Amino acid sequence: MRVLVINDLSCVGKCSLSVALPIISACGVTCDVLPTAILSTHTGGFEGYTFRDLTDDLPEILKHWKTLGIKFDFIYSGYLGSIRQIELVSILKQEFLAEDGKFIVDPVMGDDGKLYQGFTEGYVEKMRGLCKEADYILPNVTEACLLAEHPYPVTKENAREVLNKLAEICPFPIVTGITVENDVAVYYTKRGRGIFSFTHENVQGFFCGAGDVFASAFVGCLANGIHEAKAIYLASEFTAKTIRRSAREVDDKRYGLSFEKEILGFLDSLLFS
Ligand code: PXL
Repeated sequence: MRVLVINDLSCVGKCSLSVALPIISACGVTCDVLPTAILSTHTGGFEGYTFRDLTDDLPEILKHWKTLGIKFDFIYSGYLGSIRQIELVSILKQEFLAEDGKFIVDPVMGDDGKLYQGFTEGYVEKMRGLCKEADYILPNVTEACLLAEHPYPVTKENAREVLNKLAEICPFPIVTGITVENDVAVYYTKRGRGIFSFTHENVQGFFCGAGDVFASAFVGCLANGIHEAKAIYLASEFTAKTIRRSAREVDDKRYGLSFEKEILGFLDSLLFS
């Protein structure tokens, strides 16, 4: 089983590849990587970070992979550094996804109702196009509103409307981080046939990389043949546990989630569920 993760490498501040690699590998499957950019830290709350865009390297990497004849059972894309990278991911999916393979897009673009630094309206439009090619999309509330062209935020009351709009873009949207009273929920639908959710107690404070922990665990479950609804449940349980642990252990939330010590429990639930 081969999973390809397309994401940036933020050297400090656990997110993207530094989260996906350990979690997906721990699930017992090959995790190949395509780094989209190298940053000294992620962009969420750090000042003066470096950013090396790797767009120009990608065509050469793909050319080499073509000579190897490799195919991926899962392709999971996250933070893409430029509009050109979105186009390259689309080509990559067409050429390298195995016949029965699945394409998972985390449309990383923003949080808290705002686009991340460096992202534009044109980028949102292009990302909507990539989501149309995906089997699953995993937007947070901000990204769901941007994709569905719906006013921020997603709530318990309007979740059905937003999810149905998203289902017109991709058959299986999974929206994370919806605040429901004192809880936080993940809502999903398959082709708009019913709206389902899992809820956890909300922990104060925003952790960069929480979406990456969720998405990586979800992909790790799918790669183990776990049914999608169960995969969402296990990934949200795992993410909630890492958030609760981090609230106790991590002083500066920019440095990311303390997910490492929760991996064993997650694997236990994955293997013996
Ligand atoms: O986890 C989302 C993310 C990924 N990659 C980079 C980021 C962020 C969020 O800020 O800055 C570089």
